[in-house]
Amino acid sequence: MAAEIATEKTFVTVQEHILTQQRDHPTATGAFSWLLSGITLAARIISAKVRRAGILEVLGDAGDVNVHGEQQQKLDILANKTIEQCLGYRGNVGIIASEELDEPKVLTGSSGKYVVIFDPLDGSSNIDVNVSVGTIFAIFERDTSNFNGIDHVADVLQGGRRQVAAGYVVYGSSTVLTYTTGRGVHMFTLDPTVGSFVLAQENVVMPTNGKYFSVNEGNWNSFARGIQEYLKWCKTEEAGPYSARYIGSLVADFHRTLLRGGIFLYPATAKAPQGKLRLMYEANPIAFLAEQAGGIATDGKQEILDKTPHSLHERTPLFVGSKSELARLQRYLDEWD
Ligand code: FDP
Repeated sequence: MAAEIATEKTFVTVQEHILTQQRDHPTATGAFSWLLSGITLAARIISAKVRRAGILEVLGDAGDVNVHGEQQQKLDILANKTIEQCLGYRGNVGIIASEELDEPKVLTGSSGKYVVIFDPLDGSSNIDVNVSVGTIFAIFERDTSNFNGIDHVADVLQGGRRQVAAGYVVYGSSTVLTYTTGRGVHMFTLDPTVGSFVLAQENVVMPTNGKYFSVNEGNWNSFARGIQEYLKWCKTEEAGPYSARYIGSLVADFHRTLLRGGIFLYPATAKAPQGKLRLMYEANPIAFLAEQAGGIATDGKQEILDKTPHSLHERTPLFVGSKSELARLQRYLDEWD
């Protein structure tokens, strides 16, 4: 009997996984693992709050608008505070920046060598109707070379390829945390009975193609012609046709795309001529994860990870998914440019 137990699958928690990954890193000091564990702690707290949202009466608008003029939901604010507090204790996070903060915030002085940029509760307009929401984060080493002595915007504006880690948490039918430190993509499921994220899938690979397209077709009339033609093709017999899936919550839509392949599109629209999604805390981390899983993310002209950021809250069109799908989309975009 004892022998049977010993051969059963062993449980690896996210903390153990991060530590093991960092141990193989020649310059690792443990500081980075400590930071990531701050994020996983925040994720557990936010997950608990999301699960009890109705009971805790934290659903709905907080009555204020964020820097983008969007209604802040009560849970947005709670999630933002939770991450800020969990990272504040770590001592090695110099600066945080978030969708909910107008400007980057200094947490610790020169000892804080990391910058964490996050969207605390992505897809939050879905909270009241019980649709999956998520947290997205990107981690950079702090770069003070551009510090202008006034604010820290310039010193956090680093291109996506400089991310040292990125990930997301989706608060769905279960809570799943996915991260990369540039050595593959790893996925963990929160076991609520023990309160730990347990390894579900190591080295996740995005299927090289997939029969899903994901886009808000309500914006059809203002899509560029190339996008319209590509989407028309997706519905042809030649294509399959593809199935449409659109949750309207980026984390959840990307999670499906990562596991099932296909394509997610948020193009420029009349309402959002630069695209709707934010480069620094939505597109960049998603692009890093996609690339590490064998997929790709572009803005229709260049890879997201190659974009030079100009402002903390800047927006970008985002096309992400299987490489073959993105290549096909690009052919349509080039043809109808
Ligand atoms: P939300 O406005 O609910 O926060 O970035 C914001 C986002 O959600 C994404 O999560 C989602 O993919 C997108 O906006 C949905 O936008 P549309 O409602 O315009 O489709």
